[in-house]
Amino acid sequence: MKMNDWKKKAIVYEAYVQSFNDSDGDGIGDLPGLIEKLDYIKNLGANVIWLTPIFKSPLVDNGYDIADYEAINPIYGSMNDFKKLLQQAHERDLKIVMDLVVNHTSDQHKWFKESKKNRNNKYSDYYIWRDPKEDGSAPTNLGSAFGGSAWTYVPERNQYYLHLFAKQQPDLNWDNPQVRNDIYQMMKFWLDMGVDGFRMDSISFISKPSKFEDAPLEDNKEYGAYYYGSANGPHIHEYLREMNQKVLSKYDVISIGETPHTTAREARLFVEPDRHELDMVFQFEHMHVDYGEFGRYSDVTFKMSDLRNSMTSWQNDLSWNSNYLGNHDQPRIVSRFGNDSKYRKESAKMLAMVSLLQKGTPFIFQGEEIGMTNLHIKNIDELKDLEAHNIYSFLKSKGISDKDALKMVNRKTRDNARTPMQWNKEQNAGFSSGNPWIEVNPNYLEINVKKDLQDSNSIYRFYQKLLKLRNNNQVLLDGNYDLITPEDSAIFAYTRSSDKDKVAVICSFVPYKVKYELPEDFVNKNKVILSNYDDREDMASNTIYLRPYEGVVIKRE
Ligand code: ISL
Repeated sequence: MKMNDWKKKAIVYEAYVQSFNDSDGDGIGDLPGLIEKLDYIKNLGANVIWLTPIFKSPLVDNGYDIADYEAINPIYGSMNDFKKLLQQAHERDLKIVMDLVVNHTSDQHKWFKESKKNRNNKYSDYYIWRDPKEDGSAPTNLGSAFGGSAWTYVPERNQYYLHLFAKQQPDLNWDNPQVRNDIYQMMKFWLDMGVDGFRMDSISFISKPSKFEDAPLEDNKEYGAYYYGSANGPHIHEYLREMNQKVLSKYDVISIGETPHTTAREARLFVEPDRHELDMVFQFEHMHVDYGEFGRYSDVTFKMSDLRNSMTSWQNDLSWNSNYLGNHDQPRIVSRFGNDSKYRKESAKMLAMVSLLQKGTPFIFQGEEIGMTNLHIKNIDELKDLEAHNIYSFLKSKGISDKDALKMVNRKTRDNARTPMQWNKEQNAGFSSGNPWIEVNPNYLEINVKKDLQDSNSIYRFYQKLLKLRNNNQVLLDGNYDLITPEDSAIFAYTRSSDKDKVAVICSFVPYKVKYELPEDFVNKNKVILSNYDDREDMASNTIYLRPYEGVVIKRE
């Protein structure tokens, strides 16, 4: 399974559908709204759209709790709207990738409704059921990703079921061949319709240990780490190879596994081509550079060198990566890794350069291309995300003040990424004529698509140039990645090189001017091919000065 040309040139735009564009004024983004914006995505330079879940769901976890895999949630539109989306996207050479959420279902899925009734029906063994301990308590101390125990008791069966996420998201039992078969059939249902691939949610968790054990307590938590024993379980690769053989290999599609808690060594087993499993994975190591005593929600600022080391080690370890800094679970990248006040434009452009020109597939999360920023809420009641609410109560229980707990939640709440796309400075940022399901970031008057489209120097225009450059330069597609000047405290610089060409990407992460010594083989032999300051000239001397958050891409002449 060698990566073919279209996959190498894939540039993925993640559309968080409910926050993208609302066509009918109910305050929720929808499929017809997305169709209206296909040209916008195409013009940016993306050629694949990944849709977050649009299936029937009670929306406890914004659609990652699916009640029917083969039905579209009416709040997003109809099956006809989806078919229209596929057709209109394909007419524009845009591919559509769906979210495949098969580590768990919603507790409203018919499989679970049956499964919880008793121990001897067709679906009894579709989920992970375990007996209570002798005293009636949960089988182990395992905690869920969103807080609380990962086990919930069901009296009808006198058993607990496992849910690594919310209790309304019971984990499927992949050891049951019937479950796997039903999932494969469902995948074929979408692929036969013309869907071009899947982003596989939490896929590193699908194979569970046969025996659950108590897990170590981390991050001041009361429950054991949810991923202990559950990530990369004993049959994970057997199941993915089976899925590849029975489904994926029969279609020309792209597969991206989301693999939390997976080391590079383990990740290789998912993606190296001779393994016949997946095309690429989303790894998380570089998302942990600002974790601390309360895990993700700690009040810690990242160190550039940690980000650089982590990204570099993955570049070195895998032959192909998925390159992302943000998504619908993460803060806005310009607020987290850049500077969302004085140098918003410069740093947003620089972050695109530093991450999307590495070897692998570029992923752009909606709004990154206009430099959207975090939302700074003043009261916890303003938040939608269940994870943030649970964490807020937890932090307070640890004696942290309201003010500090709010600050910690503000840094990382998933709502930061989920505020509506800012299209223009009209009502609700042009997202909806109704009342948006989640607050619009008040900075939409300043930060919006319309404004960026009118400005030849905007972040959007820069993304266009960058993506074109990436897909038109073979060295940026295939060239080797090598970190250069690894000791520099302000600058993240690397080269991409092939037999013929060599390109250096040099990016400053600081809000002041810094000096940089060009690598010798570029001195007097370079041409600037991309820069986030429009007056950057080719460099005649070996010493250059980079301005705040300046990034420059040079080609060896
Ligand atoms: O976001 C996280 C904390 O950094 C991760 O642990 C996250 O929970 C993990 O990446 C899985 O995320 C995916 O599955 C979840 C869903 O809530 C997320 O939106 C989804 O991206 C459960 O389906």
